[in-house]
Formats: sequence, structure tokens, C-alpha cells
Amino acid sequence: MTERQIADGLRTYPFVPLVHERRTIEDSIARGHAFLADMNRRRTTRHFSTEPVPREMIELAIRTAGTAPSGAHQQPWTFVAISDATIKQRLRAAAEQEERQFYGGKAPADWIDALAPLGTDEHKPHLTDAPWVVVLFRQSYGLTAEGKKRTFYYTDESCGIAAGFFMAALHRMGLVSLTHTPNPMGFLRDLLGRPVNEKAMVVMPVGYPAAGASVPDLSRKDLDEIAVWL
Ligand code: IYR
Repeated sequence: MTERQIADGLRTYPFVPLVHERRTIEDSIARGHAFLADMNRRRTTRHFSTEPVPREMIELAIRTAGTAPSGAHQQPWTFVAISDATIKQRLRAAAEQEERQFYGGKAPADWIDALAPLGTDEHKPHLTDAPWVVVLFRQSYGLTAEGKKRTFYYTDESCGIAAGFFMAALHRMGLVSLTHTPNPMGFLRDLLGRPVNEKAMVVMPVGYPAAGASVPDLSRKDLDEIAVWL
């Protein structure tokens, strides 16, 4: 394919050979089992230790998230990693203010009923206990250096996949995280100084579990409940 000029000075990529390691079926299945067992030990907890976590571990998880596939390879994500205690405190105060309204009457009754088994409420101590709070912003469109808008594609799907990679990387390093979605979360753009094309998608406290951290004793759906074979 010849390299040609397309819109906005973008260029087509040159194509290079795929680097791929072919494994035996036996090895593949063994690795699949090991990965499943490890991922099945991942649990969401609300109880975080204040123990510090080196920035390098967060960098590794963000770089892993950045390997996610994305619509038109536009990589429409920004990870804001917060360790500053004052910013975490502000974020917690603002999130709890929204959540007080949510739990105090704004949320429809069936939503509150759906959350009741998990025991969530407007108190979010994990937002200040956890040594890191990472906010994933979705770039709903791109902005060129000259401030011109560029359409981005499948940004929800792309950022959802990136968040999954991020959480898997944290889990592999022995860290825990919580996918928190303050409702609404428009306040995060101003609080964290992000541009107009970015929308906060999920807030993830990250750290070690607190001593005595607990999780609901829930089970995951069986394969035959989540898969259909044709
Ligand atoms: N944003 C609220 C409510 C909430 C909603 C869902 I869906 C959850 O899975 C958990 C909580 C909160 O963070 O408490």
C-alpha cells in the first residue's frame, strides 16, 4: 500500500509482519486455565489500606490499559492518577455530595433496591484511604493542535476495554481497585482541569486491601448462563 495523505494530515500506517508466538494446544489451555484462575480471584472491595503504592505500579497499569484496541486506533482515553491528599479529599467531598442526593431520593427505587444487596451508600472513605485514585476520562471527540474537532469512534467501547486491561494489570500486581461511578460525574472535569472533549467515565481507587477488608460472598454466572454456542 502506498502511503497517502488523508484528512487533517493523518497518514496511513505502513504494514509490518505480525509478531506472534504460536503455542501448542496443551500449553494454550494450561495458560488459559492459569489466567482464568488468577482473574477469578479478582474482587472489588471498598476497604483500602492507606499503605503507599509506588507510582511505577500505576504507570505499568496505565501503559497496559494503553495497549487496548480502540476505534480507528484513536486511543480516546486519558487516565488522571491522583495521589495528592488535598485533591483526593476534594474529589471525595464532591462525590459524596452527589451521592447523598442519589441515595437520598434522586435514584429510582428499583436502582436503590438493586444496590441494597451490596450495601453501598453515600460514604466513600476509599476515595481518601486509597493511595491512588485514577479517573478515566473518555475523549468523546478529538481536538487538533489548532483546536479543530475530530470525530472519534466507539469511544465507550474503547474506554471500557482499556478500563478492563487496567484492572487486570492492577490485579496481576496484587493491587485492588473499585470501579466507582459517582452520579452525575460532570464535576470531575472542572475539579481535575480536563478539556471540554473529555468526559469522566469511571473513578478507580487503587491500593492494597485494608486489614480485615471484606467482600460480598457472591458467585459468578456459570458458563452456560453467559455463553451461547452455534
Ligand atoms: N454511584 C453510586 C451508586 C452505585 C451504582 C451502581 I450500578 C453500583 O454498582 C454501585 C453503586 C455509588 O457509587 O455508590
